[in-house]
Amino acid sequence: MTSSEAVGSGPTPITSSSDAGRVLVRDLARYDGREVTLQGWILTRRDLGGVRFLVLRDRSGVAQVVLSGIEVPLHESAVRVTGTVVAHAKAPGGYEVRASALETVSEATAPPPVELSKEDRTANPDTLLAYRHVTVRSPRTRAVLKVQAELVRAFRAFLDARDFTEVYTPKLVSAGAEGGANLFEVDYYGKRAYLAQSPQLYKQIMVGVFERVYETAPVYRAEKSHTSRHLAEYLSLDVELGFIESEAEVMDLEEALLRSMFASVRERCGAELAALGAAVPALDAPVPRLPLLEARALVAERYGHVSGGKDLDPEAERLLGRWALEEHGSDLVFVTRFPQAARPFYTYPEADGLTRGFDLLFRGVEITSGGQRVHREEVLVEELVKRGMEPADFADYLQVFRHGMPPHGGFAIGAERLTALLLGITNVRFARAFPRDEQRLRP
Ligand code: AMO
Repeated sequence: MTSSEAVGSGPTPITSSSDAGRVLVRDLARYDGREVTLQGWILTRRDLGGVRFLVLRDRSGVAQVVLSGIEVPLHESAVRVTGTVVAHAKAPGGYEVRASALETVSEATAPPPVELSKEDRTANPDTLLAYRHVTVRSPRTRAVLKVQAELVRAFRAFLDARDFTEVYTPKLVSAGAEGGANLFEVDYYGKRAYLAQSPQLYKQIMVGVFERVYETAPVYRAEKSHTSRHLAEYLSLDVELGFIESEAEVMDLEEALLRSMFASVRERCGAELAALGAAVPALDAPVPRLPLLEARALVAERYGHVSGGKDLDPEAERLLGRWALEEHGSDLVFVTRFPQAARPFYTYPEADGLTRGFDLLFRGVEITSGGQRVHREEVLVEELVKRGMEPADFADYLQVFRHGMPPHGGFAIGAERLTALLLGITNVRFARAFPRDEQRLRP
């Protein structure tokens, strides 16, 4: 990103007291012609006939520093540079610093395993992940994680403004809410426990407290398939709200939420988007909503693809995404009315064998499941039994439905999928700082 603007383009935050006397890279223009002290890391160094050019990275961006006759330590050394700010059209941000002194704050004793400024062009993905503790500092990865942080911040801000309360539910649990074989088992004081696959049952219980809740927390799936969209640990952005009439309200809420999250990223992450060459969808048009059976028929008729399984397979999702864009100018499409066999036990069943469960596809990949939930105990027991699950394993959860649970519903967004699809990253691993999968437990 050597030619881009300062990395952080959001509102200028209050400078902390520890910054006293130090100027941030993004503020250089304000100090034109004056002497400043910068602190940061050496991203790149170049030598041109005795004159050294550094690109210095701090929390706000990158700046070019010119030094002559001054020794420069290895890449990623933490340094303090003092010098004069000079306008320079070709430098990032339009200014450079002509240094009079460089002090090494913490010297790098080894060079980074890959050249961080060229991560996207040169490095092998496995190497990048193997050395993630250092490669996570690259301008590219930093931009991805910054956008993700903004998405999550905007998620909270939107929901806070609508009277939602943030909740914190256990990640060590006695039973899996989502079914399937992807539960991680944990030895819990000699007893068997599991890592939570989702906060599903607890967020529903918390509707009885606050009516409207959300959670942003990691969840765990022992995924066996090695795909570009599955992690063993991912950040689940969960929402649940009470006193709804149907799942349509839940979809309305998610549509407005995503519009707001995308608008925040567009407004506050301009430099990151430019550096990544990413475009945020406009979302002017309403998001199309299509029942699953119609979606399958449409994909078969229009594109000749017959989706396998009770769900939509990834190719059918991709084609449906294409249809949404071609016919509705939308990067998003809701798939609704999933059959009971394709949904977890807590999904509100309809008499026709379908449900009030939905998925949301973004650019042809599922980023959300959601729906209206069952709020009657006897129906929940029936649905558990139908799926060969043991109601006794869910005894505490089931009891809550004896205590006045209103009709409710919600959804969960996979934060890494959302980030990756928004930024054009093809593997969800690169949308998490330290991804976990079958092959990776470190760094
Ligand atoms: P679901 O199991 O569909 O639904 O998960 C919701 C969303 O989480 C993301 N996701 C994943 N991301 C990365 N790696 C994985 N292994 C992975 N698995 C899922 C996807 C998916 O759409 N309790 C329900 C949600 C609800 O109804 O509120 C649930 O967990 O983006």
